[in-house]
Amino acid sequence: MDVRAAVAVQAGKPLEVMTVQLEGPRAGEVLVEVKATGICHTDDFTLSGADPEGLFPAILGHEGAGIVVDVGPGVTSVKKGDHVIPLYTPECRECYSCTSRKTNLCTSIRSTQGQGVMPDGTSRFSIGKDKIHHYMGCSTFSNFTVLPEIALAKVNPDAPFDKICYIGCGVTTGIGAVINTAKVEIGATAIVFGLGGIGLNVLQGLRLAGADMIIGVDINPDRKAWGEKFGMTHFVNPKEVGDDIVPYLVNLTKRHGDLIGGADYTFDCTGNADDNRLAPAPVRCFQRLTHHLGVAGAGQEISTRPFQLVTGRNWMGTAFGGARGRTDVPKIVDWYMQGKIQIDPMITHTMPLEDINKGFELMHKGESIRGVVVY
Ligand code: NAD
Ligand code: 022
Ligand code: ZN
Repeated sequence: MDVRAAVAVQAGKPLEVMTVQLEGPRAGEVLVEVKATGICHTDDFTLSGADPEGLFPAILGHEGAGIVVDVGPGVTSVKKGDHVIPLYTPECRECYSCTSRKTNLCTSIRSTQGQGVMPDGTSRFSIGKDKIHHYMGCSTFSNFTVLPEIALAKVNPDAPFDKICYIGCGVTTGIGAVINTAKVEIGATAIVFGLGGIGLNVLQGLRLAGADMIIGVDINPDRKAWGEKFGMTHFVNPKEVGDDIVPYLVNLTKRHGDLIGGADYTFDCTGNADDNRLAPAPVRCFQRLTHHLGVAGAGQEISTRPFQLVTGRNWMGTAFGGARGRTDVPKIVDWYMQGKIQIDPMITHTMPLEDINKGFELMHKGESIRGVVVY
């Protein structure tokens, strides 16, 4: 069938909106009509050419929501008409990783997903005779896409596509880091570095978890007002505090006349590898620390002094907020419908597919929290 897609033709070039061909679903696969998709930093990272795994031409996009229009043989967990969110971290519930319960990173289709093809090794997208790669198993920058059944979360059909698409990446990553990975408890003190599309969701995750003191740190002063909307209790701008940011934060987190302060948890959502070394420092000894590793450029490294870890701190990474997609994503959609979490104010821009490159520009300039394409 003919579909409308924004194609990443070549690294470093804008996306080209065009008609391409999409084959129907094979065994275990599902055809989805994409109704909305968010634009995330990782799409831009891949488009720029900096992603060592990046393939061209490809149909990018991994933060979508839509409706099942057809299913291939053997598909049982979704049917025509179901509302779904594509999952770049699938959940097969059968592989060693899924059954171990120790990780959310399902490994059943990881290799083919990284090669830009379906689990049978072929692509469903093409232009004439030339194949186009899938991206992160999702390719939501197309009004129709094909996914493996295990990469679809079935969600509440009353939920609006243009908001819940954000649950496909940013919302789940931020809230999940707090709930699933750090397992923050009521009364905790936390520091969030970087109040962008991920950090703001960490803030609302902390509010949901019942944290007492929620400190936001950002070099952009405009982010103070943003943080306050999502539960932040204190704002710190490193540009105002200067080199003494760590002692400043340690002091700020003192409780009940303590001599030495420190947060119970910190979350690094800056996506800036150079500044990562700061993150463990203001954490209390013997406490946990979650580190959100952004998809930094190839070859980048992060480091800290051994002292930081010898004193009992943990430095952790989290992917997709530690969420098991088919199990956890429908719950987050319900939390949104119940008013437990907010999404609407973070969707700062919506646009038709034709204007998708404008969405990338808004992200570059830091003007948007989330730009969403509505089909
Ligand atoms: P964003 O650009 O919207 O926000 C980043 C924020 O950090 C900005 O507000 C910026 O002003 C601030 N910042 C930058 N350097 C800083 C510094 N030194 N000190 C304080 N603040 C600083 O980005 P985002 O959409 O929120 O994404 C953040 C990172 O998370 C990206 O690297 C992204 O790739 C990553 N990410 C990871 C996962 C995962 O599963 N681990 C999922 C989604 C996104
Ligand atoms: C999404 N991300 C960042 C912004 N939006 C993001 C990117 C990558 C991962 C998670 C979130 C990620 C962490 C760990 C892995 N990935 C798997 C690593 C491995 O198994 O080797 C990851 C995922 C998908 C893809 C690449 C890396 C892909 O489909 N190409 C989940
Ligand atoms: Zn993303």
